[in-house]
Amino acid sequence: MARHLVTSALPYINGIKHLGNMVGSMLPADVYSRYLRQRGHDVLYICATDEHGTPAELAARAAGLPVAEFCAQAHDAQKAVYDGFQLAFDHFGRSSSPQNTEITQHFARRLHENGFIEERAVRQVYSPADGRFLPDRYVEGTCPHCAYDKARGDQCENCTRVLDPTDLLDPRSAISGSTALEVRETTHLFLLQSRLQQEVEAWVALHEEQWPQLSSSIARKWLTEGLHDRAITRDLEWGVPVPADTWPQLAADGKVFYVWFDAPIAYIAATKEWSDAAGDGGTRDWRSWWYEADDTVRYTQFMAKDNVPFHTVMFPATELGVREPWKKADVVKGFNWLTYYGGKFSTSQKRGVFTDAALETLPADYWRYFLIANAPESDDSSFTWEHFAATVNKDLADTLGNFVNRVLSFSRKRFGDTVPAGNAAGAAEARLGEETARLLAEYEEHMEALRFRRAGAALRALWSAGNSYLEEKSPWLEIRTDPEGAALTLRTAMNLIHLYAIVSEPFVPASAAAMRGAFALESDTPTWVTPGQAASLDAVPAGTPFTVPPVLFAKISQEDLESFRERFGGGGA
Ligand code: B3M
Ligand code: ZN
Repeated sequence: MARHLVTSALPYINGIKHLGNMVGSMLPADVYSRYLRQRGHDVLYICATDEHGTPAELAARAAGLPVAEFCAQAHDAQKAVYDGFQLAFDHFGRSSSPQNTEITQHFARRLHENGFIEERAVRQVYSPADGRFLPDRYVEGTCPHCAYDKARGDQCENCTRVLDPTDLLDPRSAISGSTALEVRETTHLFLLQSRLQQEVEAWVALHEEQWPQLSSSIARKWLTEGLHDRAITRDLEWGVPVPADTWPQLAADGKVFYVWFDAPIAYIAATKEWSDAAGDGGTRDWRSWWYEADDTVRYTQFMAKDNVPFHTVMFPATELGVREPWKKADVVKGFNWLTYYGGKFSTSQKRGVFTDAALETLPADYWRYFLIANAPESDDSSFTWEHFAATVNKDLADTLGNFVNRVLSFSRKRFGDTVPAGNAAGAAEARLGEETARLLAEYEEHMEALRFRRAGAALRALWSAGNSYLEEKSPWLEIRTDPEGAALTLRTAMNLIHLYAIVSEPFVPASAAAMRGAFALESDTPTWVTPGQAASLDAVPAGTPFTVPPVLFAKISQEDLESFRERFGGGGA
């Protein structure tokens, strides 16, 4: 048994996330955590909302709410959606927690003591009309590279180039629209990442072998370009304040840390929230996961590719510069993009399928399965309603759901409401057992290696093996001439259902629970089965009472498909 720390990139607070966000961070982290828990490991899956920064302030302003209130509501709204997706976090915290203030300030003090933070005077956009400096997205204007006229101060959404507010042509305040802007000098804290370049390089070299190619190539690209010193404070009201004991003047000026400085630290802080929530001062030891954690803790991070540089280079630089034994990632699992009909999902343009709307449309298991089985791992992958409907109908409704229902209903009709005994297992069952063991081993191998698409393919193959066996034996014909043979077939198939319930749980937890609940086993404790155990297909003995669950997956009809396309604007983009 090992201890597994799992985190997924912290969803930003400014709105409900789309399916692309879900598939590249929280969902695979949940699938992996569930799998590890089933295998008997000690797992801690931590996530939180990322709440600081200009987008939060601007979203609160648009909603007409004080930013703290906006974030509290938005946190609860996101949490409700994740509950709906059955994301089994151990804790879903908030980067605006007091715990994060405490640990972020501690990190900053230590970095300062170690000579990695320096005050520098910078020239920044100031708006007399607004009476404040305008960081990042508070300035809008024309992109100097592509002439897009709604470029934001931090980035041009049109050409994706990273910008500084002073780069913009014809700048205006995003708050008041004022164009009477000035450039004034002010002081900010800079993290001297350039001094940590070699250490980060050595750390990456030591770990990248365990990472997918996507993560290591991004890390290498950033390291080749060289680590630059970076401003880690901002002139905002909402954020972790610069500690007054160390920087009295900056604290008096109301400076707060930049959102990307405190957000990764919130992984640690949310773990402390988890500890503190126990309220008993000891049963949950957050430090044992993060501070001087021993070799038994394995830390896996999940995120989309745009977040990979922060996790493979910048946050490690921070952690290294602190010169304290904080746990660093062992594996950084990065994902490519999920596209919507080949184009971008876009929060700002409301293009694509958002997670709340997805749940209003169909149960979580449908989404979980489709998304993970088509996870954008080696390349981007595309969501289309046609592909989604075809996958649900074929894999979930026809292959898994139909098998479960057909076997249980038929057995009940012919043999009553307990598992029939029938003949002893023969050659067909031995072949099926071998095939099942082989596929289960394959499934485990891909899960351990975080290859979700291939794990999905192995799971699907396991379901198909049951269908092939059933076709081969055809108990509905067999029963006419050989009832004992038909009983054996059904008992074997019911054992497959029980196995499917266990191994499908990470992908489709609700359906797995329904499958498992069909059997009234005297003791049904095993959370996992080894390929060897699976081969014997005898966990559910003859005589076990069972019920027939309601249809597990409803097919998506042509009419449904058209209404989804209409409602969500598929295809014609
Ligand atoms: N909040 C994800 C994003 O909004 C970002 C992740 C933070 S992880 C520490 O792109
Ligand atoms: Zn541009």
